Amino acid sequence: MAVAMLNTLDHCEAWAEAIRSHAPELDLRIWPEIGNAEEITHAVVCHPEVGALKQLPNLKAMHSLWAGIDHVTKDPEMPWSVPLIRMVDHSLSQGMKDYVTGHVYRYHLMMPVFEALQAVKIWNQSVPPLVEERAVGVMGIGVLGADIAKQLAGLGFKTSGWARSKKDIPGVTCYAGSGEMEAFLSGLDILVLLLPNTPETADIINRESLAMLPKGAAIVNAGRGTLIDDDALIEAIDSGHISGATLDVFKTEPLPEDHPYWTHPNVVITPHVAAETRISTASQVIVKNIRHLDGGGAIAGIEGVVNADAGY
Ligand code: NDP
Ligand code: OXD
Repeated sequence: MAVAMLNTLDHCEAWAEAIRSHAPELDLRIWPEIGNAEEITHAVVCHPEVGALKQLPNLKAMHSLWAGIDHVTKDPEMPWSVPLIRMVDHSLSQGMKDYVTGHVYRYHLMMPVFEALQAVKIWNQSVPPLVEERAVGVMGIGVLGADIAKQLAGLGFKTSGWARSKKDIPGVTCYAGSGEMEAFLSGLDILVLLLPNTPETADIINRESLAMLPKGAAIVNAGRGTLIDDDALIEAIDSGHISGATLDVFKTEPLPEDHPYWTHPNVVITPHVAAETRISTASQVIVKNIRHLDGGGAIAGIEGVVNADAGY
């Protein structure tokens, strides 16, 4: 029994060192030096080489270093019959809460308005509303989104959330499915996107859904770039229907130099840093999950097992 690291992107040596430090008993091998592929029972994955996973015939599980799994599922030969576990980790959740809360407050406190006024030296005492008068909606209320919705509700915002299935989150008005999308969007001042990249969520923010938002609404996208029809968003901002957007994720990353987002005055760009998987804590999650499975524990006892039918 051995564990293979198939990590072409993310500080592979540092991850291996951290995993070894928490679990010296593991026979950890780094792709492509994995020896006999039949001995590999766990794959720790971050942007694995296309076609690599299917060469491991005895996998019990694939452990993603990221919460999103599109960096694994983009491999058309990825073995869907093997459980794929996405990263669920306190540090990831805390980082995302910090990011989203900060950027929601920026819009709530009307900072883009005051920054524009400062640029032309205008003293205009427009007063922001109180939090209880500000409606914030989180699209995607899974592990990260639900945590954020709870935090925003705790801070006093009028908070709502939208998912595939109906949720019951104290203090949060929950909507579900395409039938309730308009009811959800039509009441918002600030929309936070935390959906995964799936065929169903592709360009979910498009001309039609943007039109459902009230005039002046702002958008914070920390989910995936695939969620937004970029032309439609730029059009909506230019027309004044959407007041601004904070974007952490993009269809192409790094964002190409000639992309209009870079220079748009009402767009704030962060380079996919909303929530980083921290090696110190996430390596312990991986070790815990491997030990659970190797000790005979059921896959159902692990948080973050991907639903292969839903694709996230
Ligand atoms: P989860 O799988 O826990 O949550 C996903 C949520 O999206 C669920 O509420 C799910 O609904 C909902 N959803 C999925 N498909 C649809 C659909 N078609 N219609 C409506 N709702 C849908 O994921 P996490 O919360 O852990 O992570 C969310 C995403 O955040 C990741 O997939 C990743 O893309 C992104 N991310 C970005 C980071 C960054 O640094 N920018 C860092 C980490 C993650 P239901 O609850 O009903 O299943
Ligand atoms: C993730 C990410 O999915 O960092 O974890 O985007």
